[in-house]
Amino acid sequence: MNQRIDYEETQIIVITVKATDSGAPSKSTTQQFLINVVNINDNSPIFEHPYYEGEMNENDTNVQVITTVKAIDLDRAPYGDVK
Ligand SMILES: [Ca+2]
Ligand SMILES: [Ca+2]
Repeated sequence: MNQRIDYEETQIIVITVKATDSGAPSKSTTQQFLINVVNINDNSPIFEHPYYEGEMNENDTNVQVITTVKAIDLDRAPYGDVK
């Protein structure tokens, strides 16, 4: 398997492994394995818009909301939680 595994697309992989002995005739058996894919922080947050704008008065010392921004992260929690 040479393809990238992405937790956000697949959380469990099932593979079948076959073991064969060297006898003549040979005997073999197969076994299924469940692989739990572990999430890593492989995505960065992305802002919803490429540009934001806000205004504030010069010398203003009051805490106020200038603008609201939003970013998303394609990772599942906790790596996708954005603050
Ligand atoms: Ca992330
Ligand atoms: Ca991830």
